[in-house]
Amino acid sequence: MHWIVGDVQGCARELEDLLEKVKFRRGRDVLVTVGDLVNRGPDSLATFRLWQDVGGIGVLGNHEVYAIMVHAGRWPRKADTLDDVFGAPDADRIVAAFRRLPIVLRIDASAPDARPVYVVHAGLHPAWTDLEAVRLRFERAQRTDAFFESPDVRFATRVRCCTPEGRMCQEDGPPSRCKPPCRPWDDYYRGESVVVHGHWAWRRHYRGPRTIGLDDGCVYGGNLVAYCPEEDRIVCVPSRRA
Ligand SMILES: [Mn+2]
Repeated sequence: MHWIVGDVQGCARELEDLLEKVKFRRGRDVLVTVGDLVNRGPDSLATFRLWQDVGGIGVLGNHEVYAIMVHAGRWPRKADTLDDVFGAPDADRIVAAFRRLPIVLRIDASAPDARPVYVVHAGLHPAWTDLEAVRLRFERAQRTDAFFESPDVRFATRVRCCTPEGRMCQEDGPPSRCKPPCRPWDDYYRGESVVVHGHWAWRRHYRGPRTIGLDDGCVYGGNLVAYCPEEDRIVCVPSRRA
């Protein structure tokens, strides 16, 4: 089974709690993270180690982009909680693992009649109607520093509200705060496949007609949320900070 998990943001203990709650079977189940595995929370390095120990896969979040670009010396360092990652003896290897993360990931659930589920950190551009083509275009791109600064990567890892033409609007807050003509990106999504995403803690966990948001703000005292496509089931654990 696949367990697609919302933004962990260095909340390693909650990730442990969640794996325990779903009775995660190493080597049989697959942990899929929606990006922002690290930063903001207390235990980024432990989170990465746990994710790697269980053979985790997942997509690139804006906080991984930040770690990549700071490590490369391209972006200035801001306030972060990445001392443990940058100071690790294998920091280069960790950041290299971030560089390889897909932007759009397809999950082929093992249930016989299950449709593929797509995972992206923030959301999809209104023009990205052929998800498989978009996924492959990202997969084939060279992982240069310029790639991580490209408008498409920026969109996929940061969008919340946008115009029908795909201009991002930067308001943070719940979807009701998207100012017209901006709307939540998923209002424009008409595809058949379910798209699972994170990045919108203000929105909390929600379930739309074809999209599922898993960022419930664990790092801010909310829940860490997981979705199992095979069983069409949501499992949550509370933040230990609450
Ligand atoms: Mn994010």
